[in-house]
Amino acid sequence: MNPVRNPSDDSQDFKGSKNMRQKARIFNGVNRREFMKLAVSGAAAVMMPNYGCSVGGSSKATAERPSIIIIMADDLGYGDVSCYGSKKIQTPNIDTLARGGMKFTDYHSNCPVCSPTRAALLTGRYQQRCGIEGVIYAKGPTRQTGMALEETTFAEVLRKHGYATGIFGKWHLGYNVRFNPTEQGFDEFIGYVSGNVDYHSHIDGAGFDDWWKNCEKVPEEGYCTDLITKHGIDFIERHKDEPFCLYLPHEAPHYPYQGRDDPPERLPGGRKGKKAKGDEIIRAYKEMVEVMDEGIGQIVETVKRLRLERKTFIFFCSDNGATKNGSNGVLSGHKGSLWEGGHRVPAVAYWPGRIKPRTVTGQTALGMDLFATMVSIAGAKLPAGLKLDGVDLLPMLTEGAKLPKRMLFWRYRKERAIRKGPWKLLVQGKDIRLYNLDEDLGEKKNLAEAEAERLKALEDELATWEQEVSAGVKLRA
Ligand SMILES: [Ca+2]
Repeated sequence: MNPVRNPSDDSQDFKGSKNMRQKARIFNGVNRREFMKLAVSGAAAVMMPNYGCSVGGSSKATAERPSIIIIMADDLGYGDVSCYGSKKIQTPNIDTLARGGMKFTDYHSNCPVCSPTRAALLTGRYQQRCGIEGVIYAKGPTRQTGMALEETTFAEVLRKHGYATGIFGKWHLGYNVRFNPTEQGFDEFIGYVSGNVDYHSHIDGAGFDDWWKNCEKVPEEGYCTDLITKHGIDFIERHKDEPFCLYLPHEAPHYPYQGRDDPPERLPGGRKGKKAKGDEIIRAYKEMVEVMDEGIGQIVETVKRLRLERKTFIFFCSDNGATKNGSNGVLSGHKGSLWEGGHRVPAVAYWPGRIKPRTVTGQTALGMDLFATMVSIAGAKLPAGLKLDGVDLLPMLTEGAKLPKRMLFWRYRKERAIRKGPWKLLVQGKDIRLYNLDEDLGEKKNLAEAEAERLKALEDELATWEQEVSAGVKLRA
């Protein structure tokens, strides 16, 4: 379940014990400019872990160490953004990023629900490898679980490479403070650890206050989406003179459906407020996406104002498809299913001077690819022996290079899916279906009988993957 490591890899020590984690913090507490001076003199080498292979990254990128901003919506569907065809919701700022950069038409979350997608994004590997295959719920036994601290996150790799790392928004990889983002490579965390909070009272689905500053609950007044934006801007301003990695996982448009001026739905002491119904949900949903879009505009504006635009990679995506309250455009299915609507989501990459404007790519990418991509952009190196499942998207983003041919897999509850080129095998319990997505994006024409041989080959590949990815893994959620 843990990253495959070389026995001589001393990076294990970074998370081997609380004591060693503290040492890692001390290392990370060194002022980054001082650290770079040391690095130039060679003195920093003794402080650096012994890294192995590099994911890539040009020497140019290494010298510059561009900053990175990952913005992720929650439950935003393929048809919920105006540049993806929404007529109901206006997202001028996401549209501007798409016009100025690359829009993906075949980008997928690793899972059709929250926690597993985040586990894959954070680790660059199939979430099955760390045992986070389902939602970590506010109620019930999974509340005590979380992503193992032994997992290596992109934040840890970038932090060790001299990046300031911040997460503002939703964590959802463990409620207990021992699984806090600051234990997983983030210097700073403000937000919530649950799957969702009331946008105003910040109370989670089990009735607990859920607004944190690092490892402590620190209440803060404000509309959740606006707070995430505000802290994101503040982080950029404070770290403008050094490389930073900002992870902004928004709540919008996940329920509860609340706009800026709507009343809280969850009140202290378990009391219930007014809950949106029917048309109120539709109205609130639109506002929730539009307020997030407004915030994205402010983040980009901050980057421009500080003249960081050409040295900042910005990526926007969703963590899974929309529920029935949103739109997945022409796709079948919703959040929670492995129909395309459950995991094919909007995604946009923006980097003036590096990514050609108005580019649309139909290449298939997954959330877990972002880890390798960020490491490549930063010119960082992976700990020896850590094998990522995701691939580096940078050559595709900046040069239009073809991604390596690969098969991609999904598994959630009783569903499994595999993609090979345009072909998708979808297994839902005893139902087995085969689609050619190039000709049939809506998954209407089942070709299982007509393409029996292909079906069998994909089934075999799926079985092999399932065996490999889960070998020896303890299921955590
Ligand atoms: Ca979600």
